[in-house]
Amino acid sequence: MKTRAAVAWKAGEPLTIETVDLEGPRAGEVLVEIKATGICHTDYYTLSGADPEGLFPAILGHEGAGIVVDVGPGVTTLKKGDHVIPLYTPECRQCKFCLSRKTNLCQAIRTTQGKGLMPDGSSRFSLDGKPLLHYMGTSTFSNYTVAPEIALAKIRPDAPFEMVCYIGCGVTTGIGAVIFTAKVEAGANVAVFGLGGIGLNVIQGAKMVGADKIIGIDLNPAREAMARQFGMTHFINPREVENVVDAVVQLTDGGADYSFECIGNTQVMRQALECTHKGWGQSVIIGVAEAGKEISTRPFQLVTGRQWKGSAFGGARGRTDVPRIVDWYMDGKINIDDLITHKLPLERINEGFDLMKRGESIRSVVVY
Ligand code: NAD
Ligand code: AHE
Ligand code: ZN
Repeated sequence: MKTRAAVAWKAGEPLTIETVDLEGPRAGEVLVEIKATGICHTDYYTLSGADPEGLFPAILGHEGAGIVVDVGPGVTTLKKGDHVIPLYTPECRQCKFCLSRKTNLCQAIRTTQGKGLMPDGSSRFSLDGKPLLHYMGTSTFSNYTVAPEIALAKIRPDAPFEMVCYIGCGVTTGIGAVIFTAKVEAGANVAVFGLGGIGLNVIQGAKMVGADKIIGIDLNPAREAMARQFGMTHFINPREVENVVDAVVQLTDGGADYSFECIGNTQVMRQALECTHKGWGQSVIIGVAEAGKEISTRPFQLVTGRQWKGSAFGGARGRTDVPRIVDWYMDGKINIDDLITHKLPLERINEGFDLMKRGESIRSVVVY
C-alpha cells in the first residue's frame, strides 16, 4: 500500500513529506494506522546525527497512537479495529529480561530494532524500490506503519489519540521514572533538572506520590509557570545562582532524596548526582547524551551512599503498564492536555522540531 510519511534522508536536514510504499504485515506483525504522534527530543537527537544508532534514510517517530488495520499470521492478541500505542520498549513476556522481573528492557527484538529493521531483518518501507529504515520499531511519522505484535499496547477505544499518543514516550518516561524506577515515597524531596516534555511529567509523578519539596531547574524561565501548575514548589534558574548543587542542598537540608536528569547533558548529570543527600540520595538519568559523551564524579560521592541509576521508558512494561496509564488519564488522575501545546498536520512536522529547539513548545503533536 501507499502511505504518507515524513522521511529523514540525512542527519541535520529537515524531513520531507513523501508518499512511500508499505508492505503488509508478515508473521507476528501488525499494520497500524497512526492517528497522532508526538515529537520527542529523542527524535531530534537522532535527526541531529548525535545518535550512534541513527541510520538514514529512515522514518522517525516513536510517540504514536492508532488503530489496527490488519494482522499478520500468528498474531493472537490483537485484531482489526483495536486501538494501540506502539512500544519502542516491547514486552514479549518470554525473554530472560522480561522473565527476570528486574527490568522493562525486553531484548526479544532489540538487535534488529537498533538496525532500523523488522525482526526478520528486512524493512517494510520503501520508495522507488529502495528500502527506507524503520526507527525504534515504531516509525510513527508515517500515517501507516508496521510493528511487531509484542511492541503494541492495546488501549481502551474511548481515549483520544492526539492526547494519549504522548503516553507512548514522554508521559510514561517521566511518571514511570518516579514510580517504577526510583519508587519515590511520600514526603521525599525531589530535584528535576530540565522541565521539558519529560521533566514536567517527572514533576507530575512526584506530586502524585506525595513528594514534599519538588525543585525544578531549567535555563528557560518560561518553564517556571507550567512547572508550578504541575506541582513544582521551588524553581532554580542555573544562570541566577552561583552553584546549582549548593542551591538544592540548601533548600533540602542536606540534599534531595531523589533527582532526575531530563536534559541529556553530562555536566548536569554530575550536578544531579551531587545535589542528592549523603547516605541515601538517588539520581536517575533519563536524558540521552550524544555519542562520545561520558559521565564523571568523584567515586567518594558513591562511597558516601549516593546512587546513580538510569531509566528507559520510565521502567514501564509497555503492554502491561501503558493501558493502565491511559486509564489514569481518562480518570483525570494525570494531566496531558496542558502539556500538548501545539497540534500540527504532517506537512508542518518540521515546525514542531523548530518549536522544540526554540523552547516554545512542551509537546507538539502531529495529527494525521
Ligand atoms: P525538551 O527539549 O522538551 O526539554 C529539555 C529541557 O531542558 C528544556 O526545558 C531546556 O530548557 C532544558 N535545558 C537544556 N539545557 C539545560 C541546562 N544546561 N540546564 C537546565 N535546563 C536545561 O526535551 P524532552 O523531550 O523533555 O527530553 C529530555 C531528554 O530526555 C532528552 O535527552 C531525550 O532524548 C530524553 N528522553 C529519554 C527517555 C528515556 O527513556 N530515557 C525518553 C524520552 C526522552
Ligand atoms: N540510540 C541511542 C540511545 C537512545 C536511548 O537511550 N533511548 C532510550 C529511549 S529515548 C525515548 O525518547 C531507550 O529506551 N534506551 C534503551 C534502549 O535499549 O535503547 C544511543 O545513544 O545509542
Ligand atoms: Zn521519546
